[in-house]
Amino acid sequence: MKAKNMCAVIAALAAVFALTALTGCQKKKAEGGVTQGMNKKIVMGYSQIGAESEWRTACTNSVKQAAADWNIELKFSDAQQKQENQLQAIRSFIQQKVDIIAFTPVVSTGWEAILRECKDAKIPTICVDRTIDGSDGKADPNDANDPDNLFTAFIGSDFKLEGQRAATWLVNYMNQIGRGDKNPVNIVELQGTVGAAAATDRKIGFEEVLAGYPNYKIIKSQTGNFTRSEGKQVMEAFLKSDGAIIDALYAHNDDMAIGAIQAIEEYGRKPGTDIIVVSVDAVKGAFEAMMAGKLNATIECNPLLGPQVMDTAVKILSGQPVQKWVVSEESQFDQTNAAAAYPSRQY
Ligand code: GYE
Repeated sequence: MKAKNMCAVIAALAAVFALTALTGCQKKKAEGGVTQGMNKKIVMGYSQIGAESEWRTACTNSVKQAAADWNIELKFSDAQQKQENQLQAIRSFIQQKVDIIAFTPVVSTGWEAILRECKDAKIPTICVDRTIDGSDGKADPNDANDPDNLFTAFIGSDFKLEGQRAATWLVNYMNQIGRGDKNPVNIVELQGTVGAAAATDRKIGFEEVLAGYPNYKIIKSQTGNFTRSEGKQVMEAFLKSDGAIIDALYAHNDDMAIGAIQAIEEYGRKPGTDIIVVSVDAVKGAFEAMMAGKLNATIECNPLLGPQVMDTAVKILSGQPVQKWVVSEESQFDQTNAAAAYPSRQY
């Protein structure tokens, strides 16, 4: 090759190299980038409970999608329903010096020590969906032991209100179908995970309203762990002992109600007619059951918390004030409006 040609080849190669280096660099920048609303990319450790229900899956998807939208690096850990796994994950987030930690406490007790460790490491914490024992969404600045001072913010639903709504819906409906004066109105209850805020408060809220109607009796109440399979199993046991006299079922989530509906059908009674069924969540499966006439009503609990979690994280890390409790706005549905709402449901 002549010297001139050689030079041309070298120049061309150099240009290719330069271009590759440049695009490589640009690519790196796009992958790295900064978090929306921040001057750096933030890293969030997230401890999720597991994947026990349709609701939980929707919640996890929402968190992952929102982290991508905000360009937040998400270290996601699935605790398989075990608090010890959550404690381990949070401790490892502290060691990795993440910028912020978000978690859904599977049960409401046993968080004080780890939350103090986060505080000592100066890592803010967000409770997502469920909160911890003793929290009322208002932090007393003069009380270091106020549970609301242990974390930075809570984003989630008012579970007590959901329980109250379920009971109010039931009482109204029983009146509407002329069965409200029956004495007693026998109710069975499928509780969520024992010790979970969502279960404790949904029970309390429901009972508070029923206290005003002494002919309504909860004759059986047991946990079905928020899952379809356990909801079905426990309902089978309820039916075995009291099948003929059950008027209504209150399930703390739709998955358990759907499992129980199957048990009622197998037992030979009609869910939605013989046994009135009300639950909480408003997932798609509940709409399908309402449209089939088998579930009577569901109280909405919004799992699409991802955007609020990311928005709150950015506010905290950029020094803006945040509310201690960001309460989700929710609705309720029954067989009169289920079909109309179904097409626009996102989970
Ligand atoms: O209702 C249930 C779930 O904590 C609000 O957890 C959440 C509950 C939800 O698995 O389906």
